[in-house]
Amino acid sequence: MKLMKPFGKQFNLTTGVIDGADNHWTRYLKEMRGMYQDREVLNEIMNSDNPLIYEVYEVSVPEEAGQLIQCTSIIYPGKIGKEYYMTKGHYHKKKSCAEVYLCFSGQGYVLLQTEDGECETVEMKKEAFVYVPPYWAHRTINVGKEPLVFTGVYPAEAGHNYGSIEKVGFAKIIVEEQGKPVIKRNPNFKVK
Ligand code: S6P
Ligand code: ZN
Repeated sequence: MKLMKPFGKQFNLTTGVIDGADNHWTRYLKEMRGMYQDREVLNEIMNSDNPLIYEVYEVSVPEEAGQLIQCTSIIYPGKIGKEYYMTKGHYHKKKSCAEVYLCFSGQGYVLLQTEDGECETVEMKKEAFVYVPPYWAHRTINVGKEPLVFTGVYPAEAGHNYGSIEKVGFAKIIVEEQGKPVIKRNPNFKVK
């Protein structure tokens, strides 16, 4: 059997950039416009701008059982109306795959949801370690004034399923009220 060679990478704890990352992708508002609640503000912003919401750097390894993918995510500070910038959110295609996040800087939450609509939030801040158990969809939200930077490690065979959670949406949203993040019921959540 031909074994893979060990390797190391450098990454920047403040910017989240991984030197020599194999994959890098960016997510602009246009690609997730259906996910924010305030349609009026959204359309207003989209008329003149298409802001960068977040980006991801990833070290790729063969997508097979036993391998682990490491990546960093950088969510920029900002809001669409009262709702903070966030990731699209996904289940792992292979739902039994868990994931761990370690936060380097910024302030935020991971919003997690099961297929039964059970919804949980876990705080993200410098040095927070968050466990995303198997079968939970997960979205990360930046509620601070600085970029929210974290690394994630997950099984390379996990894959991403964006469609299922996009169809029903998350049961909770995080909005700014009187200068503070508040976790609220999503008025557009479609209960099964
Ligand atoms: C991958 C992991 C993260 C997200 C990233 C962007 O399993 O959970 O790297 O991919 O935070 O979020 P999303 O929902 O657009 O993939
Ligand atoms: Zn994930």
